[in-house]
Amino acid sequence: MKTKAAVLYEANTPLVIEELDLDDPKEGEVLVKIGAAGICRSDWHFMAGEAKTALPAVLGHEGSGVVAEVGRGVTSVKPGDPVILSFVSRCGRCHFCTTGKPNLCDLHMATSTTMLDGTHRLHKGSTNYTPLSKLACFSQYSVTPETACVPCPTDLPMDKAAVIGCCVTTGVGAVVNAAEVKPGTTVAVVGCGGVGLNVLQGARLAGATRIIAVDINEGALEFAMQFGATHSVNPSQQDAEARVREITGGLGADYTFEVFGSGKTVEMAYNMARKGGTVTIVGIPPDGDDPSIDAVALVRQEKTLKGTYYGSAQLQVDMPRMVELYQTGRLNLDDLITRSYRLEDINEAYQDLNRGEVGRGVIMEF
Ligand code: COD
Ligand code: ZN
Repeated sequence: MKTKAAVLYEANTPLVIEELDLDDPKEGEVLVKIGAAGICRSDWHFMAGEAKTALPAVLGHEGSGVVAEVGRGVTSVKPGDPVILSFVSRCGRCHFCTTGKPNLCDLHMATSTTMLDGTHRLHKGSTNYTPLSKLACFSQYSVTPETACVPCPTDLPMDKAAVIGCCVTTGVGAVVNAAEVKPGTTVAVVGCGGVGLNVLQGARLAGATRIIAVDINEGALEFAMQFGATHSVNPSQQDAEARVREITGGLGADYTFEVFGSGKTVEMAYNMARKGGTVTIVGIPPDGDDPSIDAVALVRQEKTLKGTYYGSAQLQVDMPRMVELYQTGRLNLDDLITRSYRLEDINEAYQDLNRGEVGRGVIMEF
Protein backbone atom coordinates (compact mmCIF):
# COMPACT_ATOMS: atom_id res chain seq x y z
CA MET A 1 0.00 0.00 0.00
CA LYS A 2 0.97 3.67 -0.14
CA THR A 3 1.45 5.94 2.85
CA LYS A 4 2.12 9.67 3.08
CA ALA A 5 5.07 10.27 5.39
CA ALA A 6 7.51 12.97 6.53
CA VAL A 7 11.01 11.93 5.47
CA LEU A 8 14.38 13.05 6.83
CA TYR A 9 16.83 12.82 3.91
CA GLU A 10 19.65 14.86 5.39
CA ALA A 11 20.31 16.43 8.78
CA ASN A 12 19.65 20.17 8.93
CA THR A 13 17.26 20.10 5.98
CA PRO A 14 13.45 20.21 6.31
CA LEU A 15 11.43 17.01 6.41
CA VAL A 16 9.91 16.17 3.02
CA ILE A 17 6.29 15.01 2.77
CA GLU A 18 5.94 12.27 0.20
CA GLU A 19 4.25 9.02 -0.67
CA LEU A 20 6.15 5.84 0.18
CA ASP A 21 5.44 2.14 -0.36
CA LEU A 22 4.55 0.26 2.79
CA ASP A 23 4.74 -3.55 2.84
CA ASP A 24 2.13 -5.76 4.47
CA PRO A 25 2.80 -6.71 8.09
CA LYS A 26 4.93 -9.85 8.38
CA GLU A 27 4.64 -12.49 11.07
CA GLY A 28 4.34 -10.85 14.49
CA GLU A 29 3.68 -7.42 12.99
CA VAL A 30 0.73 -5.08 12.80
CA LEU A 31 -0.47 -2.41 10.37
CA VAL A 32 -1.53 0.67 12.35
CA LYS A 33 -3.44 3.69 11.05
CA ILE A 34 -1.73 6.47 12.96
CA GLY A 35 -4.14 8.60 15.02
CA ALA A 36 -1.74 11.08 16.61
CA ALA A 37 2.01 11.70 16.78
CA GLY A 38 3.79 13.92 19.29
CA ILE A 39 6.43 16.54 18.53
CA CYS A 40 9.24 15.38 20.85
CA ARG A 41 12.73 16.88 21.00
CA SER A 42 14.27 13.42 20.61
CA ASP A 43 13.21 13.42 16.92
CA TRP A 44 14.70 16.88 16.58
CA HIS A 45 18.07 15.51 17.73
CA PHE A 46 18.07 13.43 14.49
CA MET A 47 16.87 16.35 12.36
CA ALA A 48 19.67 18.53 13.77
CA GLY A 49 22.32 15.81 13.28
CA GLU A 50 22.88 15.57 17.06
CA ALA A 51 21.80 11.92 17.04
CA LYS A 52 22.52 9.56 14.16
CA THR A 53 20.52 6.95 12.29
CA ALA A 54 20.59 5.56 8.75
CA LEU A 55 18.99 8.02 6.29
CA PRO A 56 16.52 8.43 4.73
CA ALA A 57 14.35 7.90 7.78
CA VAL A 58 10.76 8.38 8.82
CA LEU A 59 10.86 9.78 12.35
CA GLY A 60 8.11 9.88 14.97
CA HIS A 61 8.40 7.78 18.13
CA GLU A 62 5.49 9.18 20.18
CA GLY A 63 2.28 7.86 18.71
CA SER A 64 -1.04 6.14 18.84
CA GLY A 65 -3.41 4.63 16.32
CA VAL A 66 -5.90 1.95 15.41
CA VAL A 67 -4.93 -1.53 14.28
CA ALA A 68 -5.88 -1.94 10.61
CA GLU A 69 -4.50 -5.39 9.88
CA VAL A 70 -2.47 -8.04 11.66
CA GLY A 71 0.25 -10.37 10.38
CA ARG A 72 0.54 -14.10 11.00
CA GLY A 73 0.69 -15.22 14.62
CA VAL A 74 -0.50 -11.94 16.15
CA THR A 75 -2.75 -12.63 19.14
CA SER A 76 -2.64 -9.61 21.45
CA VAL A 77 -4.44 -7.14 19.15
CA LYS A 78 -6.98 -7.31 16.32
CA PRO A 79 -8.23 -4.91 13.63
CA GLY A 80 -10.14 -2.02 15.18
CA ASP A 81 -8.23 -2.01 18.47
CA PRO A 82 -6.89 1.39 19.58
CA VAL A 83 -3.26 1.22 20.67
CA ILE A 84 -0.57 3.30 22.30
CA LEU A 85 2.71 2.76 20.46
CA SER A 86 5.81 1.85 22.42
CA PHE A 87 9.09 3.13 20.98
CA VAL A 88 10.85 0.03 22.29
CA SER A 89 9.64 -3.34 20.98
CA ARG A 90 10.61 -6.22 23.22
CA CYS A 91 11.78 -9.57 21.87
CA GLY A 92 10.69 -11.35 25.06
CA ARG A 93 13.75 -13.62 25.03
CA CYS A 94 16.89 -11.60 25.78
CA HIS A 95 18.41 -11.16 29.24
CA PHE A 96 16.70 -7.79 29.75
CA CYS A 97 13.25 -8.85 28.55
CA THR A 98 13.32 -11.89 30.81
CA THR A 99 14.53 -9.99 33.88
CA GLY A 100 11.92 -7.25 33.95
CA LYS A 101 13.72 -4.59 31.88
CA PRO A 102 12.00 -4.81 28.46
CA ASN A 103 12.77 -1.12 27.85
CA LEU A 104 16.39 -2.25 27.38
CA CYS A 105 15.63 -5.13 24.96
CA ASP A 106 18.85 -6.26 23.26
CA LEU A 107 17.23 -7.23 19.96
CA HIS A 108 15.40 -3.91 19.70
CA MET A 109 18.67 -2.01 20.16
CA ALA A 110 20.65 -4.33 17.84
CA THR A 111 18.15 -3.69 15.03
CA SER A 112 17.90 0.05 15.61
CA THR A 113 17.50 1.02 11.92
CA THR A 114 15.16 -1.79 10.82
CA MET A 115 12.32 -4.00 12.01
CA LEU A 116 13.15 -6.75 14.54
CA ASP A 117 14.01 -9.20 11.71
CA GLY A 118 16.53 -6.78 10.20
CA THR A 119 14.43 -5.85 7.14
CA HIS A 120 12.43 -2.79 6.08
CA ARG A 121 8.74 -2.18 5.35
CA LEU A 122 9.05 1.37 4.00
CA HIS A 123 10.51 1.80 0.51
CA LYS A 124 10.51 3.96 -2.59
CA GLY A 125 12.00 2.37 -5.67
CA SER A 126 15.07 0.50 -4.47
CA THR A 127 15.60 2.73 -1.43
CA ASN A 128 14.77 1.48 2.07
CA TYR A 129 13.59 3.97 4.69
CA THR A 130 14.59 3.63 8.35
CA PRO A 131 11.52 3.35 10.58
CA LEU A 132 12.63 5.31 13.66
CA SER A 133 12.07 3.21 16.77
CA LYS A 134 10.23 0.67 14.54
CA LEU A 135 7.30 3.12 14.69
CA ALA A 136 7.87 5.85 12.07
CA CYS A 137 4.68 7.51 13.17
CA PHE A 138 5.13 10.69 11.12
CA SER A 139 3.14 8.77 8.52
CA GLN A 140 -0.48 7.92 7.74
CA TYR A 141 0.16 4.22 8.31
CA SER A 142 2.90 2.24 9.97
CA VAL A 143 3.86 -1.41 10.22
CA THR A 144 5.08 -2.05 13.77
CA PRO A 145 6.03 -5.11 15.80
CA GLU A 146 3.09 -6.57 17.72
CA THR A 147 5.04 -5.89 20.92
CA ALA A 148 5.05 -2.16 20.14
CA CYS A 149 1.28 -2.10 20.51
CA VAL A 150 -0.21 -1.46 23.94
CA PRO A 151 -4.01 -1.77 23.81
CA CYS A 152 -5.87 1.20 25.31
CA PRO A 153 -9.53 2.08 26.03
CA THR A 154 -11.68 3.11 23.05
CA ASP A 155 -12.71 6.30 24.88
CA LEU A 156 -9.10 7.48 25.30
CA PRO A 157 -8.56 10.31 22.78
CA MET A 158 -5.76 9.60 20.30
CA ASP A 159 -3.72 12.67 21.30
CA LYS A 160 -3.72 11.57 24.96
CA ALA A 161 -2.79 8.03 23.91
CA ALA A 162 0.12 9.39 21.85
CA VAL A 163 1.67 11.41 24.67
CA ILE A 164 1.43 8.39 26.98
CA GLY A 165 3.55 6.69 24.30
CA CYS A 166 6.53 8.90 25.16
CA CYS A 167 6.58 12.04 27.29
CA VAL A 168 4.19 10.90 30.01
CA THR A 169 5.67 7.45 30.55
CA THR A 170 9.24 8.76 30.19
CA GLY A 171 8.69 11.64 32.63
CA VAL A 172 6.46 10.03 35.27
CA GLY A 173 8.44 6.78 35.03
CA ALA A 174 11.72 8.64 35.70
CA VAL A 175 10.23 9.74 39.02
CA VAL A 176 8.39 6.64 40.18
CA ASN A 177 10.45 3.82 38.62
CA ALA A 178 13.99 5.22 38.32
CA ALA A 179 14.44 7.75 41.13
CA GLU A 180 11.69 6.31 43.36
CA VAL A 181 10.89 9.73 44.81
CA LYS A 182 9.53 9.55 48.37
CA PRO A 183 6.74 11.68 49.89
CA GLY A 184 7.85 14.87 51.65
CA THR A 185 11.05 15.27 49.64
CA THR A 186 12.46 18.03 47.44
CA VAL A 187 12.83 17.76 43.66
CA ALA A 188 14.49 19.97 41.01
CA VAL A 189 13.75 19.45 37.31
CA VAL A 190 16.13 20.99 34.74
CA GLY A 191 14.23 21.41 31.45
CA CYS A 192 10.46 21.79 31.63
CA GLY A 193 9.25 20.91 28.13
CA GLY A 194 6.99 18.02 27.15
CA VAL A 195 8.94 15.43 29.12
CA GLY A 196 10.02 17.69 32.01
CA LEU A 197 6.41 18.70 32.70
CA ASN A 198 5.67 15.04 33.28
CA VAL A 199 8.63 14.73 35.62
CA LEU A 200 7.08 17.62 37.54
CA GLN A 201 3.63 16.07 37.68
CA GLY A 202 5.18 12.71 38.54
CA ALA A 203 6.93 14.37 41.49
CA ARG A 204 3.62 15.85 42.64
CA LEU A 205 2.01 12.42 42.35
CA ALA A 206 4.84 10.88 44.38
CA GLY A 207 4.22 13.38 47.18
CA ALA A 208 7.27 15.63 46.84
CA THR A 209 6.62 18.90 48.67
CA ARG A 210 9.08 21.34 47.13
CA ILE A 211 9.20 20.90 43.38
CA ILE A 212 11.53 23.31 41.63
CA ALA A 213 11.15 23.95 37.89
CA VAL A 214 14.43 25.06 36.26
CA ASP A 215 14.29 26.39 32.69
CA ILE A 216 15.75 29.25 30.64
CA ASN A 217 12.32 29.95 29.10
CA GLU A 218 10.11 32.14 31.33
CA GLY A 219 6.98 30.88 29.56
CA ALA A 220 7.93 27.27 30.35
CA LEU A 221 8.48 28.19 34.00
CA GLU A 222 5.09 29.84 34.26
CA PHE A 223 3.42 26.87 32.54
CA ALA A 224 5.24 24.47 34.89
CA MET A 225 3.28 25.81 37.88
CA GLN A 226 0.17 24.04 36.50
CA PHE A 227 2.03 20.73 36.61
CA GLY A 228 3.08 20.71 40.24
CA ALA A 229 6.03 23.11 40.37
CA THR A 230 6.09 25.05 43.63
CA HIS A 231 9.12 27.20 42.73
CA SER A 232 10.74 28.32 39.50
CA VAL A 233 14.36 29.16 38.74
CA ASN A 234 15.76 30.68 35.54
CA PRO A 235 19.50 29.92 35.10
CA SER A 236 19.86 32.70 32.55
CA GLN A 237 18.81 35.24 35.19
CA GLN A 238 20.23 33.92 38.44
CA ASP A 239 22.72 31.49 39.96
CA ALA A 240 20.39 28.51 39.65
CA GLU A 241 22.42 26.14 41.82
CA ALA A 242 22.60 28.69 44.66
CA ARG A 243 18.87 29.40 44.36
CA VAL A 244 18.01 25.67 44.57
CA ARG A 245 20.17 25.38 47.70
CA GLU A 246 18.36 28.38 49.17
CA ILE A 247 14.90 26.87 48.47
CA THR A 248 15.99 23.56 50.05
CA GLY A 249 17.28 24.97 53.32
CA GLY A 250 20.90 25.15 52.19
CA LEU A 251 21.11 21.43 51.35
CA GLY A 252 20.35 20.99 47.66
CA ALA A 253 17.44 18.88 46.40
CA ASP A 254 16.85 15.27 47.45
CA TYR A 255 16.22 14.35 43.80
CA THR A 256 17.22 16.18 40.63
CA PHE A 257 16.37 15.41 37.00
CA GLU A 258 18.01 16.48 33.74
CA VAL A 259 15.41 16.72 30.98
CA PHE A 260 16.98 18.68 28.13
CA GLY A 261 20.03 16.80 26.90
CA SER A 262 23.30 18.78 27.20
CA GLY A 263 26.52 18.46 29.17
CA LYS A 264 25.84 21.76 30.93
CA THR A 265 22.36 20.81 32.12
CA VAL A 266 23.61 17.42 33.33
CA GLU A 267 26.22 19.27 35.42
CA MET A 268 23.54 21.61 36.69
CA ALA A 269 21.28 18.75 37.78
CA TYR A 270 24.26 17.04 39.40
CA ASN A 271 25.31 20.13 41.34
CA MET A 272 21.75 20.88 42.49
CA ALA A 273 21.48 17.56 44.37
CA ARG A 274 22.25 17.48 48.08
CA LYS A 275 24.83 15.16 49.63
CA GLY A 276 23.37 11.67 49.38
CA GLY A 277 20.90 12.92 46.76
CA THR A 278 19.85 11.14 43.58
CA VAL A 279 20.54 12.65 40.15
CA THR A 280 18.50 11.10 37.31
CA ILE A 281 19.44 11.81 33.70
CA VAL A 282 16.66 11.62 31.08
CA GLY A 283 18.22 13.64 28.24
CA ILE A 284 21.00 12.54 25.88
CA PRO A 285 23.58 15.25 25.07
CA PRO A 286 24.88 15.48 21.48
CA ASP A 287 28.10 13.53 20.74
CA GLY A 288 31.07 15.22 22.39
CA ASP A 289 29.02 17.43 24.71
CA ASP A 290 30.07 15.57 27.83
CA PRO A 291 29.40 16.73 31.36
CA SER A 292 32.26 17.14 33.76
CA ILE A 293 31.52 15.22 36.96
CA ASP A 294 34.01 15.32 39.83
CA ALA A 295 34.59 11.66 40.80
CA VAL A 296 36.07 12.62 44.17
CA ALA A 297 33.01 14.65 45.08
CA LEU A 298 30.76 11.85 43.83
CA VAL A 299 32.26 9.59 46.49
CA ARG A 300 32.65 12.09 49.29
CA GLN A 301 29.15 13.44 48.79
CA GLU A 302 27.60 10.01 48.26
CA LYS A 303 25.48 11.14 45.33
CA THR A 304 23.71 8.59 43.18
CA LEU A 305 23.95 9.32 39.45
CA LYS A 306 21.64 7.26 37.27
CA GLY A 307 20.33 7.18 33.73
CA THR A 308 16.78 6.27 32.83
CA TYR A 309 15.43 5.22 29.43
CA TYR A 310 11.71 5.28 28.68
CA GLY A 311 10.89 5.93 32.33
CA SER A 312 12.54 2.60 33.22
CA ALA A 313 9.06 1.30 32.50
CA GLN A 314 7.53 -2.09 31.79
CA LEU A 315 5.51 -0.66 28.94
CA GLN A 316 2.64 -3.17 28.87
CA VAL A 317 2.04 -2.61 32.59
CA ASP A 318 2.97 1.03 33.10
CA MET A 319 1.16 2.58 30.12
CA PRO A 320 -2.28 1.29 31.20
CA ARG A 321 -1.45 2.77 34.64
CA MET A 322 -0.79 6.16 33.00
CA VAL A 323 -4.17 5.86 31.25
CA GLU A 324 -5.82 5.13 34.60
CA LEU A 325 -4.04 8.07 36.26
CA TYR A 326 -5.26 10.35 33.47
CA GLN A 327 -8.81 9.06 33.47
CA THR A 328 -9.08 9.46 37.26
CA GLY A 329 -7.75 13.03 37.18
CA ARG A 330 -4.31 12.42 38.73
CA LEU A 331 -2.33 13.25 35.58
CA ASN A 332 -3.11 16.38 33.61
CA LEU A 333 -2.84 15.57 29.91
CA ASP A 334 -5.58 17.97 28.83
CA ASP A 335 -3.48 21.08 29.48
CA LEU A 336 -0.23 19.34 28.50
CA ILE A 337 -1.25 19.27 24.82
CA THR A 338 -1.27 22.87 23.69
CA ARG A 339 -1.31 22.68 19.90
CA SER A 340 -2.18 20.37 17.03
CA TYR A 341 -0.90 20.21 13.47
CA ARG A 342 -1.38 18.55 10.09
CA LEU A 343 1.42 16.23 8.92
CA GLU A 344 2.11 18.76 6.15
CA ASP A 345 2.96 21.36 8.82
CA ILE A 346 5.52 19.23 10.63
CA ASN A 347 8.45 21.58 9.95
CA GLU A 348 6.49 24.47 11.50
CA ALA A 349 5.68 22.22 14.45
CA TYR A 350 9.42 21.78 15.04
CA GLN A 351 10.01 25.51 14.62
CA ASP A 352 7.42 26.08 17.35
CA LEU A 353 9.23 23.58 19.62
CA ASN A 354 12.53 25.38 19.08
CA ARG A 355 10.94 28.80 19.53
CA GLY A 356 9.96 27.70 23.04
CA GLU A 357 6.21 27.22 22.64
CA VAL A 358 5.13 25.62 25.92
CA GLY A 359 3.59 22.17 26.43
CA ARG A 360 3.32 19.44 23.82
CA GLY A 361 2.42 19.73 20.14
CA VAL A 362 0.72 16.78 18.45
CA ILE A 363 0.09 15.92 14.79
CA MET A 364 -3.58 15.04 14.48
CA GLU A 365 -4.26 15.17 10.74
CA PHE A 366 -2.53 12.82 8.37
N1 COD B 1 18.71 25.08 31.24
C1 COD B 1 17.43 24.74 31.57
N2 COD B 1 16.48 24.41 30.66
C2 COD B 1 16.84 24.42 29.37
C3 COD B 1 18.14 24.76 28.95
C4 COD B 1 19.09 25.11 29.94
N3 COD B 1 20.35 25.45 29.62
N4 COD B 1 18.18 24.71 27.59
C5 COD B 1 16.94 24.36 27.19
N5 COD B 1 16.12 24.18 28.26
C6 COD B 1 14.71 23.83 28.30
C7 COD B 1 13.92 24.40 27.12
O1 COD B 1 13.60 25.77 27.32
C8 COD B 1 12.69 23.49 27.14
O2 COD B 1 11.65 24.04 27.95
C9 COD B 1 13.20 22.20 27.75
O3 COD B 1 14.53 22.42 28.17
C10 COD B 1 13.22 21.04 26.74
O4 COD B 1 11.89 20.72 26.41
P1 COD B 1 11.42 20.21 24.96
O5 COD B 1 9.92 20.16 24.98
O6 COD B 1 12.07 21.01 23.90
O7 COD B 1 12.02 18.74 24.90
P2 COD B 1 11.30 17.34 25.23
O8 COD B 1 10.74 17.40 26.59
O9 COD B 1 10.42 16.98 24.08
O10 COD B 1 12.57 16.31 25.18
C11 COD B 1 13.55 16.35 26.18
C12 COD B 1 14.47 15.12 26.06
C13 COD B 1 15.42 15.20 27.25
C14 COD B 1 13.67 13.84 26.15
C15 COD B 1 15.25 15.13 24.71
O11 COD B 1 15.82 16.39 24.45
C16 COD B 1 16.39 14.09 24.71
O12 COD B 1 17.51 14.32 25.17
N6 COD B 1 16.10 12.90 24.15
C17 COD B 1 17.04 11.83 24.06
C18 COD B 1 16.69 10.76 25.07
C19 COD B 1 15.69 9.82 24.45
O13 COD B 1 15.82 9.39 23.33
N7 COD B 1 14.66 9.51 25.20
C20 COD B 1 13.64 8.65 24.72
C21 COD B 1 12.61 9.31 23.85
S1 COD B 1 12.04 10.84 24.47
ZN1 ZN C 1 10.16 11.30 23.03
